[in-house]
Amino acid sequence: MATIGKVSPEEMQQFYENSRQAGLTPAWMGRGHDRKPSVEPFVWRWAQAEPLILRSGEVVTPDRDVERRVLRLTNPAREHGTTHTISAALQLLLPGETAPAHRHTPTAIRWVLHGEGAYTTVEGDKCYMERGDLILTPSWTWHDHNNEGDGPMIWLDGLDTPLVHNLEATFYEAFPEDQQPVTSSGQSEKKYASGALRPAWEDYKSPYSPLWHYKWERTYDALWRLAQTDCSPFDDVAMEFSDPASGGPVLRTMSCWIQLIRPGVRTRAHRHTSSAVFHVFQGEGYTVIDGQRFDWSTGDFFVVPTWAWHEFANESSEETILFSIQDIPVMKSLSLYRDEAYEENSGHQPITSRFDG
Ligand code: GTQ
Ligand code: FE2
Repeated sequence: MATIGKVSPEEMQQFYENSRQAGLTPAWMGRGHDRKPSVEPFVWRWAQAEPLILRSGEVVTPDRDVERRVLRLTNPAREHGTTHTISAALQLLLPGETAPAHRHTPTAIRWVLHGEGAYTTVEGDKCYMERGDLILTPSWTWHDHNNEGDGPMIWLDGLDTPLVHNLEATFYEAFPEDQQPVTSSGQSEKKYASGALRPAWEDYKSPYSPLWHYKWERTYDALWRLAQTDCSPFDDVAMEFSDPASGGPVLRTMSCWIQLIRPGVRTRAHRHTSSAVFHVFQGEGYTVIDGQRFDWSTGDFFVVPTWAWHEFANESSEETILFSIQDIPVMKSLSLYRDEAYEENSGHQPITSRFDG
């Protein structure tokens, strides 16, 4: 403070006023104020969400007005977004319904929670949804959802809309018909899901993964195999869904993970400059985030903010499986990714409070 005010208070005031009028802000003002966090850790309970998402089926139809029957997981610290980069939402599609075809620059992923007999068409390729499937609709790809089954279909949407909106790069286009023409069924899966083996004649160049349908059966198999041999001290048996063409994340802005927390495991805490939205696919446990314990069980969703210490625990005797959407690729591609291990107390935070939302 001693260096501020080399002139009289009146002259200082005059300087501030002149600066303000010129649209210039002295950078030494307004420092040291506590900034409100823009993302809070939080848990959304399936027991609360399920009746509401089912009820949404009785109150709206996904026509061209409504477009998508979606309930967003809005972070309590925000107006929009589950984190500052990711927006997660629950979507319901009833038998016989179509969520009309469109495309947009925000990228989306679908993580299938419940039901069968519905499909998403991505760029003409029909992808039938089953529980545990991951389906990608990368930036500017045509997509529509259709339910040919006889029960409700529920999935989790993950979009990079908060990021794309902030970059002012949101564009949207409706397809002239409700459904785009179907040109193949499961083609992306058949051609590219074999991982280490790929079509020999193709030189695949695209900003996103040529594989956009990851079937649960293959995912679980990979997880089970890794569990036989290795794990991460921070995330236990964690696998990133990868783009078979690049070996990197499935999308430029979002990475998807599937994670097994084995019975009895408590991971070590760490923090990093990426945020994540989790779905408890199976099992129960808790996450300690900045000293606060967040308990969760099958179907719940939770969020881990940027640079928050976090560790996972599964005290049950059953497998716990977590799916997550992370903004790691954004941070890494901008060289802003950093992480840090919690060194004290064998890597475990003292638990100082418990979330009871
Ligand atoms: O299913 O196409 O949750 O366009 C938000 C925007 C889902 C979708 C959302 C979308 C979609
Ligand atoms: Fe969409």
